[in-house]
Amino acid sequence: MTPLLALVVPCYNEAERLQPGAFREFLASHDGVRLIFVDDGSRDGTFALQERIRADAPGRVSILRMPSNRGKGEAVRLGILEGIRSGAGIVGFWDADLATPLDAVDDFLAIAARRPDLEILIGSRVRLMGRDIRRQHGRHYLGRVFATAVSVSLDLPVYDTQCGAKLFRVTGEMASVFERPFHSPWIFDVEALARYLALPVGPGERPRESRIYEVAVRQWHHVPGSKLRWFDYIRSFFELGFIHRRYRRRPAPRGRGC
Ligand SMILES: Nc1nc2c(ncn2[C@@H]2O[C@H](COP(=O)(O)OP(=O)(O)O)[C@@H](O)[C@H]2O)c(=O)[nH]1
Ligand SMILES: [Mg+2]
Repeated sequence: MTPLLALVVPCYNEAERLQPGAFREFLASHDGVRLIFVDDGSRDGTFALQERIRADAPGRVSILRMPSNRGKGEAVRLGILEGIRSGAGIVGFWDADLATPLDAVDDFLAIAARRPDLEILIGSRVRLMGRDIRRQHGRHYLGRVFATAVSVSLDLPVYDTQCGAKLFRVTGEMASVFERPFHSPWIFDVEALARYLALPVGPGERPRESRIYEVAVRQWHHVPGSKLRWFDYIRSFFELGFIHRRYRRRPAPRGRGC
């Protein structure tokens, strides 16, 4: 059966955090979903856990196993390409620690169904009344500075580019966003957005930014055991500088006045 959604779960040494039960229940209650796990050169029991999930849901789970660690961006990219090959109408990725719980997938899919004009849906960790967003203070404030820098750099009113829950509607153009490896290993999410925004817009077509939607997730809990180190935040700012220069949307050239 052609899946409605192919969801990539990038994993690097996730034996402690991967919860087979949560994925099993999710698959049992979501017929149209296929999971693509990527084992990115893990040296613990990650692959065995992924195999267990696959054995419990035959034909619904695939595993891409990389011989060595190539980073989250490349793992997600290869998984997304596999999802596109499967014929899924929507592809995406979801962090293995389930900081964003899997039931949020339904919220994303409901919006995608209601708004066929939307092509990218990204989870956003906005601390609003009635939501349950638990981030570490230091990471939250650093994240806010970074998100503001991204927003200025991409000229996009985006609140949060680093939430590990994102869906993409499959089109030929969307496939081109994932065609080549990302230059930025840490903030490939930002690079994917920059590539998307840099795609040409045909006459009469809506601007790219109007086809991106942030979903304020109802719940996000920081899960201990993050692979991100403080130094990586600093690296992210350098990578953002690179993305800014590489994909900057230049204003259309004006005719030379006499
Ligand atoms: N494939 C791959 N996934 C990674 C790598 N580093 C982190 N991840 C995955 O990215 C997701 C988020 O990682 P995490 O360490 O929780 O990052 P944080 O939530 O931003 O602190 C999880 O699914 C990880 O397994 C990596 O080097 N390769
Ligand atoms: Mg995490």
